[in-house]
Amino acid sequence: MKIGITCYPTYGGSGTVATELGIALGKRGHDVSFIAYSMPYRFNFEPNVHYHEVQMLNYPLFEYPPYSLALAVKTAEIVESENLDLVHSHYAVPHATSAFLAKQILGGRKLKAVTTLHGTDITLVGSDPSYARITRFSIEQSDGITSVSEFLKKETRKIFEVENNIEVIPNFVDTDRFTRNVNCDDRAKFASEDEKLLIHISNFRPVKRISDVLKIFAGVRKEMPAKLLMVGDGPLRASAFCGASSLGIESDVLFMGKQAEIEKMLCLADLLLLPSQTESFGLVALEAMSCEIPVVASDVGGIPEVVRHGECGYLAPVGDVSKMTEYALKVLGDNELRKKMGKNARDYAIENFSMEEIVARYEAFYEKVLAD
Ligand code: GMT
Repeated sequence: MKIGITCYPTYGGSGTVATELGIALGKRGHDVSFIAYSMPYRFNFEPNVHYHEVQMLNYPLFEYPPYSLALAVKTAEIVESENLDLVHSHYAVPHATSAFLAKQILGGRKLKAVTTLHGTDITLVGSDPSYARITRFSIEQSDGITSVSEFLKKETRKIFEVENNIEVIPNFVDTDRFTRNVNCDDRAKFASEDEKLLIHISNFRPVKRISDVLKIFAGVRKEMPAKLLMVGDGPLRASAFCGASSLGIESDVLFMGKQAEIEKMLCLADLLLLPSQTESFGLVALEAMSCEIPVVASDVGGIPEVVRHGECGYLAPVGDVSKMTEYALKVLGDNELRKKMGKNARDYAIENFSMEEIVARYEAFYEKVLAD
């Protein structure tokens, strides 16, 4: 197949999934064209995978340059030049709308539009009154819709009342790359032998409840020697820095900024913290699980579909810092339990979210959409 993929190219789960999917499809012999405003951060060389940059004219009149329009034009152009069969939009806002516009521009040409719903495109951004009607319209106009969890499928039905079929195709992980392969020299750069190493990875937005991450770690730190790696960047990074100082844990919290190869950091850690307000899936939890890292997370959204409570880690209600601290101490204080949960987590990831199986499900979904 000849497939176009539009996504956010920056750090974030939807861009990660889109990029890994495109590269995997390329390896399976498909021609893949990424269309985005910059090169996706996990993009790497594959002979039949291409990247096309959306060019935008800026003009003093534009306080907000109309990216959706430039993306629609670029998509139409690439559909023609690469003879694409379908365009797969990751994150509905505004990619599904641009795909719809591209189809209109191309008139009678046969082109199928597939949209994958990732989370905040439904729960936070897409449902905001400023975008709700266009999001609903663009989802309805898609020839195929997938969502990354059962939770998100239900939310989409509830919020937008769309009648179209929504197929749940969960996110996936490359279990060969995300594997426990601890380099003791690297670990020693962050924590001494007697210290536990906790990790949090996110885009540092309010939905991630960064202050809960710090409070949980402060609770752990009271009971045992430990370090916390804070990986990623975003609007709350500066306040997280201050938060660590006011909790008196600043010397034990290491702010790492954005990291390209998070598997190398993940596999050094003993526990991942993900106390989010909501998560449609929680890709980073799956990546940690693949590296045999147990997870302490919020019992919310699609997280329970990924992290099995009591088997791969523990879940607690959103904001219940003391319960999450108790769970973190339980895992970190018992090496046997931590290792057992780590093994369960990897087994669960392999059984349910392996790259080969999920990419094959996308392929089958494309075939079905193209045949309709
Ligand atoms: O969290 C965000 O706002 C970013 C968004 C993204 O585009 O990366 O994350 C969403 O999509 C990921 C990939 O499918 C999911 O793993 C995240 O759970 C989801 N985030 C939320 O639902 C908050």
